[in-house]
Amino acid sequence: MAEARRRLFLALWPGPELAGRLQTVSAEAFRVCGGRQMRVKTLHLTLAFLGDVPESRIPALLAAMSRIKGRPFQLVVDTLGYWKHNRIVWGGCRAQPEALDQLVSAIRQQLVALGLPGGSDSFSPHITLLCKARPVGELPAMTPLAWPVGEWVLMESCPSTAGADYRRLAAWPLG
Ligand code: 2AM
Repeated sequence: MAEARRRLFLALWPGPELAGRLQTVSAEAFRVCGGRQMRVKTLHLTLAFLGDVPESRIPALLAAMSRIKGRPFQLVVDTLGYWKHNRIVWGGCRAQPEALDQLVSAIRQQLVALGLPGGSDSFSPHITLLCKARPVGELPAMTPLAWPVGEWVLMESCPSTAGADYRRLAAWPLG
């Protein structure tokens, strides 16, 4: 029998207060872009998408991730964007902290060393707010939102009637 696989990704997950503010921004963007708003509890910033990983590889993945020593940093979510190719509206940061780049490089090096996918994709940090969007005007300006980042997480994406539910499998502190 084929080994069970789990659909995994590594991410930064906002706390409930920030997620609520992002949802307000998402509602404002929805007025201009339509589409479908991501549910508040699913808002996140993906660091690396691993796809379907055999269960037997998960202990090695956890061990490798726990060896990474990242530094805490602050993101400022201050801009909205639209990607035509996948029709998503996202929140992003004009300034990308060096500590974020270092964390992502360290994660990717480990993924490559483990022979897992996700180590060589390009990294465009963004928080997907709307999908299936089609802007009919300028995206609204947004009030900058500060996001002090103190941990990163391993998440499992589980298919559901709402699209996908996300389950937190592990978290690692920064600093
Ligand atoms: P995004 O929506 O922020 O772009 C879990 O599926 C997350 O992994 C998605 O929310 C998506 O983040 C990201 N992801 C990156 N590449 C993906 C892919 N090929 N298939 C599905 N999700 C992907």
